[in-house]
Amino acid sequence: MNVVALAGGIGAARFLRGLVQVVDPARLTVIANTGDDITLHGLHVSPDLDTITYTLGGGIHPEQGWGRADEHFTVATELRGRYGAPDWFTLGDRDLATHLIRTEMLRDGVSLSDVTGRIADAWELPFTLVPMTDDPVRTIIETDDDRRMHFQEWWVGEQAASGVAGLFLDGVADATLAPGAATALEHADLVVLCPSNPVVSIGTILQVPGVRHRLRDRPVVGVSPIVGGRVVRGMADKLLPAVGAEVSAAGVAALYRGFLDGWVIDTADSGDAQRIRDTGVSVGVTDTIMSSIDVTTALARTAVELLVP
Ligand code: FO1
Repeated sequence: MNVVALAGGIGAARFLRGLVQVVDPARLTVIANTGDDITLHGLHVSPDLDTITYTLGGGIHPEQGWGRADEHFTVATELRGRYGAPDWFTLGDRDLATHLIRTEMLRDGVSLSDVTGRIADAWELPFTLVPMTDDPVRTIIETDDDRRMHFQEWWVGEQAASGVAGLFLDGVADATLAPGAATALEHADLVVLCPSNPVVSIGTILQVPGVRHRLRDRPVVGVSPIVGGRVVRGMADKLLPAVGAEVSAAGVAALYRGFLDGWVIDTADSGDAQRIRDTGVSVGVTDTIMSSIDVTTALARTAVELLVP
């Protein structure tokens, strides 16, 4: 069975640890969000690609969920202390190696897809990892105090302090779906939406021209990122209202109307199940808090078996 997973950062990376136990990783393609990508000190940083790579490759910082384990900050300290560089986004020394090699290859004309493949090979990932597009696209947040900023400036720099009046994906109209992503979606027997931010991770991938229509004729199952009517991680509770969505398992499912066939929700949200079923979507109810590899594997199995028994 060919499986495609649409993925953001931490939630997706943790979920993929279970998914690779349930499906054949050699026939799994993970399409990752690149709307969070940012250029810092001239280096191309791809947080979601790296979070997935480090997590599945065994090099992730375990508590933080992003960046490298056993990290050092010699370069960051020197940049700030000596040169007064901005300190709102920290690149650790080990992490910098990834950004250096990525930026060098991009400058040599290698596509982001091929760069990602080379980095994934170096980490011996058991599946194919591709960015959603090789083109530059950036999530821009419009705050309710009339400012516009890169997603990372709002999320990390300001800790999402301002309300969100709107957001858009700069460059998406001219972006082309990455070739590996297009081919994988065409041959997918199952598409899995990881429990990622529905607005700035999955929602971003869905905006790339050609993704939504490819999903319409495929079985698509998603895992809700909501537990007990609240966002498990991150600040999606500020982003969902900005796209007119309710902060609930049913509200996120509604964002995927038109192509969603199955939706796995947490037991704490079982009250939403009937409302979701009424829209023609199959519902699985289980423990979605990925507290151990066993729970995560069971969650992935529930998702896959909801559509492929
Ligand atoms: N998140 C932070 O809260 N502070 C940071 O300094 C920071 C640095 C960073 C560096 C590389 C990287 O891949 C991720 C990093 N993140 C940091 C996490 C990241 O920006 C966001 O959590 C994701 O983009 C959201 O998916």
